[in-house]
Amino acid sequence: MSLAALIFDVDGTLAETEEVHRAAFNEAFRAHGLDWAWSVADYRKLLRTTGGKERIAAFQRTALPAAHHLPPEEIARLHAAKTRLYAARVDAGGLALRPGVAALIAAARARGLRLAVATTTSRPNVESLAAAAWGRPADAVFDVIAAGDEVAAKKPAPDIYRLALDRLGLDAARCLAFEDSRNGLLAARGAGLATIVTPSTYTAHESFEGAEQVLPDLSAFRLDSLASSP
Ligand code: XBP
Ligand code: MG
Repeated sequence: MSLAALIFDVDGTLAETEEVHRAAFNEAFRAHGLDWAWSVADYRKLLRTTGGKERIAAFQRTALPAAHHLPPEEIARLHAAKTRLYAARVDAGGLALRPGVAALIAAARARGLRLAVATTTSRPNVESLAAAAWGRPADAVFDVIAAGDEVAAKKPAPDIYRLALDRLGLDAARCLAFEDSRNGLLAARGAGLATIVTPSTYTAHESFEGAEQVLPDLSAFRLDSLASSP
């Protein structure tokens, strides 16, 4: 069966976003009068929980006495502030695409492949990155975007990839996923997708068993390397 679409994760795959996320979380905590500060080592552990609101809730459960826990509506407000602070950092030039990403997306377009996003990150973060990297709205770069709270169960659950496939109207066998993390690989594989992994700074230590290929970055990826390429 011939390849019809590429489906991309965002955080860690299109760009090394996580240090910008971490800075935005810490800035939001300060702005809300919270004395929380996530170090790189803290964040590496916290990234096991995908999704910013879910990550804050996991942090509370593991690091704070119950009396100091924020209720879900406060977490949502805090996270909305974090999303605005993340956008400000990206707008100010805080991010670039990883090597090979722009060229692969252009090459896929030239071949008539469709392009999709399947991400845990909130939709506004996809827009910020698309504006910074391509100077265009995300839906001018990608045909389908499945993001954030559009599914109840975030990665490693396969739901966000199933949603992207559903919107593409394609079987998993005709698509290829691109991921940087074990949680993302599990999600893509759970939806039946062959997956190329380019580990990122925060995921380099993880196991990528089950990946089709593991590459340092996408400049090393060739669409022709796939048996099923068009
Ligand atoms: C990325 C994430 C996201 C970002 C923050 O996982 O877990 O939560 O860290 O985004 P993946 P939000 O790359 O596997 O999709 O704060 O908008 O949730
Ligand atoms: Mg990722």
